[in-house]
Amino acid sequence: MPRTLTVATFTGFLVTAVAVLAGCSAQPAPTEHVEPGEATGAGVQLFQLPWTSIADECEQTLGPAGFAWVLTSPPNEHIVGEQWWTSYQPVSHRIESRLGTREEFADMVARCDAAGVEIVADAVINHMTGQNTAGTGFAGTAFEHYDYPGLYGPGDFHYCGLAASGDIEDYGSREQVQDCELVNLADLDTSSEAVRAKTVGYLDDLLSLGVAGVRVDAAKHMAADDVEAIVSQLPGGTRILSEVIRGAGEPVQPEEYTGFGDVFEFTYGRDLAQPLQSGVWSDPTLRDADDEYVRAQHVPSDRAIVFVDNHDTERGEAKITYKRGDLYVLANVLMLGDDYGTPVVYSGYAFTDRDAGPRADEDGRAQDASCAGVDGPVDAYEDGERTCVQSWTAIRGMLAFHDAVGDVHRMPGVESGDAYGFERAGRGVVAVNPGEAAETLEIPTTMPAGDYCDVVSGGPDATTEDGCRGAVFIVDDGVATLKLPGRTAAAIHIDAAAPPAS
Ligand code: ARE
Ligand code: CA
Repeated sequence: MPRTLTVATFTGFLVTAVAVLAGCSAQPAPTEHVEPGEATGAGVQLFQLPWTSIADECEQTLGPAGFAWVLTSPPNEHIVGEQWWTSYQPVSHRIESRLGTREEFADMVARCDAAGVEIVADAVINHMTGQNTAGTGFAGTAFEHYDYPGLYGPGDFHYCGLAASGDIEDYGSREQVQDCELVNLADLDTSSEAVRAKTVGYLDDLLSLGVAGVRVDAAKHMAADDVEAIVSQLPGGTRILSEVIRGAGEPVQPEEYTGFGDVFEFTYGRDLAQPLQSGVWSDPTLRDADDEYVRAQHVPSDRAIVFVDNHDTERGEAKITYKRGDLYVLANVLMLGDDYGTPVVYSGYAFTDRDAGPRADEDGRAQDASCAGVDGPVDAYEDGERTCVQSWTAIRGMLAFHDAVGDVHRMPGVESGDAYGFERAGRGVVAVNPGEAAETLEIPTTMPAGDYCDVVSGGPDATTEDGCRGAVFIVDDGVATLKLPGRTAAAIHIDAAAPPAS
């Protein structure tokens, strides 16, 4: 059914647009029945990692480091195949996949919860499979392209009739984007009460197992009204993270999805990569505290989920991924040092073939993987080797920084050569040097004078009784002096002063 912009949505969009242009942080009024989840700390996306391994990670690394949440890959039954993306072709709502059983999923949620880490599950609710021939899913459920016995039948799909292929051919058409098929994936009629009820049943089931919320996969491909009609039936406080890739000139924009939850702000990672590659920090796409210019391209900070890369962009548009080693660390340091949005660190596995799935057993189950002993990027990865970004000393150190500075503002930046740094008002200072040559930055700060331990080189426990584990930097007379060798970063914060000299 073709859809037009409703008055309510359009008014919400205008309010947002005006607020953004005026540079104030006003937001579209939340709808009556949905309370967006509480703002949380930094998260980590553990791409295609089995539930048993995620539970171990929560206890060994994520809880202690202060990660607040994990984004998992989709837990639903999916088509059979070696490619990672089989996860995104649901066959049923059974929680039984190559990543683990329902019992393992529930156990993971409980163990992570006990470690202080929430689980956000990836929910694929826009479509079912893209298979033109009948098949059997990972958990044994028989299906056809438009028939999923006991769940959805031929009457539950859109069949847009707008393009010969039935696929989305023109992202400039709202109707095509939302009612046609994304790469041949059978498009659910999310305007139907029957479909909505089944979807709510699935999400309620995940919530009954203790998840804190869901990533709404392909949210752009469902009318915001449809997504809202579904999530408004979930308990208040459920975290909703909509995936709406910002595309220039496209009719469907992320702002439409901020009234009932957060959205992934794809512009942020794009902005971050530019100056790290060029060393040109005056580029207006990276904003300073008093530079409102780029906010016209970003959703309000408390609705934004930001990331350096994710499982799609590391295989696509992202210029800085694990393949760039030190530069990837710098990008993550900048993101975790920034004051905009809720950051999510990405952790996957090395690949040369974009389709290659995680290392798996003969029965197709993803193998458990441990990150024990990994403290930074390695020079040459083997295909399938996990990157373990959550374990890197610099990342864990920046998690501590993120917690220590809280929500204080980021102050205008300072440049020297290719290097750039800024203060988080009175609580911390962070700097990166993507160039080859060493640089010294003198960054104004209201932090108390003294010696501080660098958490990028020293990690979260940079301060010891005897001194600093990593570099030491001095704050004196309202200035932090940070000497940075090429391709390094540094960060000091108020809770990591160097011990007094004995
Ligand atoms: C696979 C095969 C296809 C085949 C299909 C059906 O690759 O050739 O036709 O199966 O058999 C993932 C993979 C796909 C995979 C799919 C299903 O990436 O390759 O297809 O799973 O198994 C758009 C969407 C956005 C989406 C990206 C990938 O807007 O929502 O495309 N991202 C999510 C997930 C993906 C996942 C899906 C959705 C599907 O994160 O991992 O796909 O569940 C511009 C636009 C964007 C657009 C982008 C790419 O930037 O602005 O909106 O993103 O182009 O087209
Ligand atoms: Ca759709």
